[in-house]
Amino acid sequence: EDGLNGWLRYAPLPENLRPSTTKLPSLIVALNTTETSNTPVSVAAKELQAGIQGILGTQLEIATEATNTSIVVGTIAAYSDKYRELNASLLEKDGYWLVKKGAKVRILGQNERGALYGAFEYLSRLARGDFSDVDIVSNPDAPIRWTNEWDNLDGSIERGYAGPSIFFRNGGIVKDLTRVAQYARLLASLGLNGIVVNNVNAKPEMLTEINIDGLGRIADTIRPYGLQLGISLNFASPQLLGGLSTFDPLDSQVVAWWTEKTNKLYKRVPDLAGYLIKASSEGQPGPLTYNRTLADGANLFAKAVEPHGGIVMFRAFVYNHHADWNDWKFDRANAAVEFFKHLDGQFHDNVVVQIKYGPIDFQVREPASPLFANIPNTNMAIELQITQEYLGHQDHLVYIPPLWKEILDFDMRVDSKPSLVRDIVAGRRYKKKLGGYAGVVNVGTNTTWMGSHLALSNLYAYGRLAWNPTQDSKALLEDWTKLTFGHDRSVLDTITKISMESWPAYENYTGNLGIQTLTDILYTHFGPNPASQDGNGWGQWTRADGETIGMDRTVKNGTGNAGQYPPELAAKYENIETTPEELLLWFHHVNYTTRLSTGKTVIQHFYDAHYAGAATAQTFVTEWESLRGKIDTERFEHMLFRLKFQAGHSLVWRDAVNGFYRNLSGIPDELGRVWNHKYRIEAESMQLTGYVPVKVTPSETGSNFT
Ligand code: BDP
Repeated sequence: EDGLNGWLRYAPLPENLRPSTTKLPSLIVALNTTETSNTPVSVAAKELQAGIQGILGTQLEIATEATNTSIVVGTIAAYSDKYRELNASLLEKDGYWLVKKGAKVRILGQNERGALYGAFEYLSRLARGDFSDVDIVSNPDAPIRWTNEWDNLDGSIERGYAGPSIFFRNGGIVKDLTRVAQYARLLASLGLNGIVVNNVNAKPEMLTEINIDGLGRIADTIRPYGLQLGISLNFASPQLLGGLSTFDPLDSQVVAWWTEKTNKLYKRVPDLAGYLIKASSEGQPGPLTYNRTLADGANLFAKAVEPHGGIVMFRAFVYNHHADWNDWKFDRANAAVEFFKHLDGQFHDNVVVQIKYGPIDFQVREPASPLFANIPNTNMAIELQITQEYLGHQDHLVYIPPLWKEILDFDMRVDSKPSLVRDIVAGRRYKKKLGGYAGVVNVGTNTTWMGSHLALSNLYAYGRLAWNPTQDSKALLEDWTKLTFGHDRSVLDTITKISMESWPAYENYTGNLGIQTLTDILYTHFGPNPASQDGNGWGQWTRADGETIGMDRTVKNGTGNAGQYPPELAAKYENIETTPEELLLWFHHVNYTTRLSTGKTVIQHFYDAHYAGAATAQTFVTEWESLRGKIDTERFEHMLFRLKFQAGHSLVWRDAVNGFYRNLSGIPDELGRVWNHKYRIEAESMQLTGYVPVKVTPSETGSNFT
């Protein structure tokens, strides 16, 4: 078990979960296909055949004549049945109607893609031992359900932790796209429908003739899985690649250059989903260089793709990383609203503003981005991060969906009316046609896809939530666990337990009370470095000194960020008494001795929470060890190694962060704990050849503070 098939292993179902054979279908009928087709419906038929063979050990033929014991898969338009009209009227784009009565199964999509999604749903039920009759219509909550890969043309991956790219190598597109097809299969099984294949920090060379053809090969590979290709663009390409003297979005030569490039792309990839743009952000070129607005920048591309039915995802992640840290009124968390609010209504209909879930950057705890409440006349999508950039790089187990759910279920109270983030991004709240989900995934060539077997539950749940965000994150985890590790009750219970405990534990040992992940911010985004957060434009700013800590984001005394939320929320966050404690230091600057609702001081809470979080991480190892012999050796050992690493690293985190604040505040731990673990081998006592000792910053990060 190397993880390559993810949750689509189709492992044989244990005897006690099998139904009596008489109730099983005996044939598969694929509508709208021929023997040579390579379309979502033909993929669905082959998948059904392979799945049933794997799960039940029965070989079903693919036939043309439907019977009462056959599975029929295809579009609803190609099927005749007395209930067809009723169900066809309930289906929305990409949706499916799945009906199973005994051995008769009908899987009918609104389009071919829907039929494929329905087939995967049926197979998932079988693999989980669910043979009950059903009659359901399932439609996606939002039209955009994409992944964003941050892969570079040279084969490296920004914030990727699972080996080199499956898409690119040495400046071009890889020859053998087998892994791309396997990835597309995994994504299709969740109902995802688009992949932006290259890094948001894009290289202009992506658009050379030869690479356009390579992108075409990727699009050809993922199309049978119902997935469309998207491309990140470098805003300065007309200059850097085209040799023009400018990349001003209003310059007619620039417009002509993009139009021609776009037409070329669509010639090779007629169903190209569209473009993703990171502009005027973190040193990337953009319209602000020419004093044009971000809307001017977005609309340039919108016009180019519009005749082809394409869309433009324009990222809201724009902020000034040269900001003056001494300016107490400046706040990076204000940036998105400051840059975008006044542009509301100026974006073309095929532009979608893609908003990270929180106002800063994928931290372990952030409030929902206030931008969701500020641009009602603009299409919006939420950007989530499956790759664990700030959450332990897949070397730590962190099951993230409970965090995403808090944001998706959060009520922004726009105009004092229910305004859940998930209703905003689905387009429902403001009656917009476009909207949805972008998930930063960054899979690599490692057979585990993400570098850790357990990390795949995040990808699985992301896709399922993009289809239906009302689902419960624990239930999704249980589905994934059964599909990935089988039906043993203790395996299910243990994986569920440690995964559900993992986000709170990680928050506890890396940065709590809304202070965010206190990680190294300037380089790796891995491991503790609370000092690096302050004093530079990239940091998230804790404003910690000898007596006080936290960002004052109130309107009255602080950066005014609380005032970017609709009035009900603004009032709540403005007042320290009504601010949820998990966001206390996000919105307020307080003394270390300020008391929390528990009666503890802020600093004592820090000490205790770091101990509690690290203590929980220790239990992951013993919990996992209890599964020895119940999971195949390969995956068991792989995870044991990682969970042991996490257990150790959580102690490093605990001691570094606690030590840092104890030294800064001069306030000792009431419980008198000393943070030198008795089993730790100090670097100073080791003898290693080929290594050179270096000083670490801050010193608390090192063992023995050196
Ligand atoms: C930051 C990442 C950086 C990305 C950037 C982005 O560190 O690698 O390029 O976000 O999302 O979190 O554009």
